[in-house]
Amino acid sequence: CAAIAAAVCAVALLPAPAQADNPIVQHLYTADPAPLVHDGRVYLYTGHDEDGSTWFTMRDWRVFSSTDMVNWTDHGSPMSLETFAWADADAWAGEVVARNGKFYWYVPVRQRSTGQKVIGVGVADNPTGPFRDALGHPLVGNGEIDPTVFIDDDGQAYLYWGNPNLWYVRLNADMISYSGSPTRIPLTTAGFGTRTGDPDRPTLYEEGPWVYKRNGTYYNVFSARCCSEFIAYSTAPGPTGPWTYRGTIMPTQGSSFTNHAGIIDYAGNSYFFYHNGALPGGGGFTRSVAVEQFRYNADGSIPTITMTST
Ligand code: FUB
Repeated sequence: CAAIAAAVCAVALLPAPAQADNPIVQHLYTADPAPLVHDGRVYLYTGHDEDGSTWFTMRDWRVFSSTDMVNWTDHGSPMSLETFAWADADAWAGEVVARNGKFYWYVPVRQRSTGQKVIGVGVADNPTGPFRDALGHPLVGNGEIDPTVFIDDDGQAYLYWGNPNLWYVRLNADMISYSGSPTRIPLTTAGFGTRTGDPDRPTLYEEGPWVYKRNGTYYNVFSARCCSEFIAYSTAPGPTGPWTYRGTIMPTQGSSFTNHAGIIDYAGNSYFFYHNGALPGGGGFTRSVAVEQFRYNADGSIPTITMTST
């Protein structure tokens, strides 16, 4: 017995494995991952499902960071509904981008005066905040959610968002105003796949766009087909399309009924962030963010990626 106890003790003292545990965050329910690489560090922005939630009860956002994709530092909550005096609920899925020496966090929230979903912008001087309301009012609002922001090589920034539609607008260099009107991206089955059984929504596009460019190709990774969502993607030769549907990336959602993706390249590897309901007590409203390393295929396509926790 003493020998067994000594062996168990020795195992317990071994260094941590080189692979991060999934879910990444184990002390909170987190959702809607939005990774950002800045100055050699990965910042992970997430939503926060409240304990015991039976709907999307989300009142703040959280930030974590890592330099090795294994050990994550919790930077707390540098932005919440209280940041936006005109918002009263639904701190849902957003994304942060760095520009002008500042960090802009685009988020969907519910506007108190109208009860409508709109997009607000937080701004901070460093990636862990604190973030303040950049405008004092929504940037744009049409009842739709899930902004993603992308700055092209020519400096033009684009904001995309939407459920049930998919919209984009060109942001000005100040990142808190835009030119022209929001434009609806045509949701064709060639562009976004075919959904069966819902004549109102003929394509797979549901929500959660994540737009980026890699080797000259524009990628739009999105949450597909409520309400056992999976992650799929489309590509285009330019930031406004035309989009071509490329297939499924992650076919499952674990014990959540949503999934939501963010992708980065970091230190020579590619990483796919997603969420599921893998923590104890987890489910569709108590989700947890996880990550998988992957390799693009030689033609730039994205392989099928499997959850290592569900
Ligand atoms: O987290 C609230 C909502 O659930 C997000 O806005 C959607 O993308 C889905 O994940």
